[in-house]
Amino acid sequence: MSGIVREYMRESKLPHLLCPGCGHGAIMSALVRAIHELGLEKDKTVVVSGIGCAGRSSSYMDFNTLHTTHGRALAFATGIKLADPSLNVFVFMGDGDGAAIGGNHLLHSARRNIDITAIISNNSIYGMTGGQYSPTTPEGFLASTSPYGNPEPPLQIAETVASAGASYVARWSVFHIKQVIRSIKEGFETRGFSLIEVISQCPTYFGRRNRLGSPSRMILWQKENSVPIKKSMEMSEEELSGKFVVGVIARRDREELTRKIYSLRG
Ligand SMILES: Cc1ncc(C[n+]2csc(CCOP(=O)(O)OP(=O)(O)O)c2C)c(N)n1
Ligand code: SF4
Repeated sequence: MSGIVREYMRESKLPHLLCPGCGHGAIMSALVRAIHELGLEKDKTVVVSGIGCAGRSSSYMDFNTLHTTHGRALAFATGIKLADPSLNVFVFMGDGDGAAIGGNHLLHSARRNIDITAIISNNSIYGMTGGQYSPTTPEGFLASTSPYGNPEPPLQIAETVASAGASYVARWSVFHIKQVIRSIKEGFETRGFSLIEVISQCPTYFGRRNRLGSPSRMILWQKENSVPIKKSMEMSEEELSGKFVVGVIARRDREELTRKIYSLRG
């Protein structure tokens, strides 16, 4: 482990449960680097997660941590932030956790603009439970519950959260890990709800079943299928099918609403 990662990880929790090459590890490392660069005090920082492989993240990070129930990480995080607004609250979720069972909490956290920085590691699959398709599985891709190809279009998490009212929303992939670190910092520094969606890799279920190759080949696949926002504006819906639009999708000041919410505390 490198110096920074060692400083923020709980070595007592090793060995971790992640498969070799799982994208969640890179994103956890990006989160602790961002927290380090922001200079946040460990004792004033909280990391909340739900259930799933992504949900195990909070156990490994040496902050005030809460490993909660499936889909409810944002509800717990909202309670923490309202109880003590001086805390720096981060939430780490998977796509199933954050956008399926927790989808309603995601929408309403964005709508209320609670001052939380949320990260969704979107590996397009339910990893922990054996590779069932999730709301973000791309159309036509295989999962244990879609052996002939997923017939449904994927949910665009970042755009949905932006339209629900979040102050800061960005989408990157594990390939863009430096931009992920930058966006976590920018999201934290923007008052209100921030979401950083990171297209990630589950080599064990999504990669193997869809013959995407090794974890490094999957990261190249993320790069090859990413389209910067500016370029996406010149592309047709057909050309954008199966692509990930990357960049900062929303950044706005909804300070007034956020202030009102905190002033309602007893
Ligand atoms: C209320 C409830 N429903 C279902 C489950 C079973 N379950 C555990 S993890 C999981 C999916 C996790 O998928 P995701 O959030 O995408 O994370 P990943 O494992 O891919 O990191 C499910 C359905 C549960 N633990 N609790
Ligand atoms: S099953 Fe997939 S998501 Fe879970 S640890 Fe392994 S690679 Fe990561």
